[in-house]
Amino acid sequence: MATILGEALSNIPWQEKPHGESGVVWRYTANPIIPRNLLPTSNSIFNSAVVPFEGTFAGVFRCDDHRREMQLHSGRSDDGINWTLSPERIHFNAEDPEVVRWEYGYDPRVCWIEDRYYITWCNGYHGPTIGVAYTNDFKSFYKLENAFLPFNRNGVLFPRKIGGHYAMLSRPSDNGHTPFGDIYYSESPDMTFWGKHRFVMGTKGGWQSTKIGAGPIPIETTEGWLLIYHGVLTSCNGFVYSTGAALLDIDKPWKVIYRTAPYIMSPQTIYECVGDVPNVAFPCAALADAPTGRLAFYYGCADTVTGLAFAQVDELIDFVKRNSAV
Ligand code: BMA
Repeated sequence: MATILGEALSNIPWQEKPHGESGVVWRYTANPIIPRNLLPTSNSIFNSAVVPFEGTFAGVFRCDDHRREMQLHSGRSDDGINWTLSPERIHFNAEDPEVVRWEYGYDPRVCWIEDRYYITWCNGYHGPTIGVAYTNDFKSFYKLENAFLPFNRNGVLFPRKIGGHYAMLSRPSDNGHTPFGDIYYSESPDMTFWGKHRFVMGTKGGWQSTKIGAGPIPIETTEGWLLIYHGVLTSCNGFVYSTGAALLDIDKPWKVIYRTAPYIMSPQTIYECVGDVPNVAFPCAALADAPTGRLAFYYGCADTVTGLAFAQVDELIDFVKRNSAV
């Protein structure tokens, strides 16, 4: 049976799979957990990242404000469901003013590696690229160099070094509502210089035919790295963002072992189908409890609110293997 190689998280937010649910992923019944106006200044709060923190939970949240500017705010929660966000956006510290020059930030991911929490996000620097920063307390944030030149999005770190190097997935792209995009792997000796780029996977049919991008931090399992990712279909009425899963080789994560042909979740509820950008289910974070195999995903809904969904790791990995088309 596939298991998570990681820590226990006994207070992981959790609801049992409802009777009659046929999917491998099920939604929290009181979704959305974060309304669009949790902050008085926010137009929408979505595509956000949470992690376990000192027995509770902390995170970095995408809050688009009433000017419709994309900002990052820190947040805290005792239970992973009820959140308090800082009213002030994160102001990053760095010695070089060029490094903290702020245009916009969106779609953050948070990853604990060794001794600190790293944040990656889509950072405006003459076009979208991957911002990298770290924090220890979710109060002070220190920005490092952008990982890549523009244009890039969906920078997602691995939670440990691989082959002695930091490792990141990303999605090189262009400046607009990118009509293309594949996932690549890059490594770094120091979190500053990134190279040895490898192709991981590209678009496929149906729900993932336009572009794809890594979602939450990959989860280490006995079967490989479990990668939850989003895929986009272009319908006659615009983009549709769904969620799929893949298993990547533990030592060479650019090698895809299995990958779902069907989605594991697609926008189907009213809060996923109706909002500022309809038909978006966009996962950016996962909590995992190794002893029970429980997974809790945080995902942006219709670019407006934040939802929570659950899966059981052995069932999900079994689904990925049985429904794979690499
Ligand atoms: C992508 C990003 C995401 C967003 C999605 C759907 O390009 O901007 O933040 O959720 O489009 O609008």
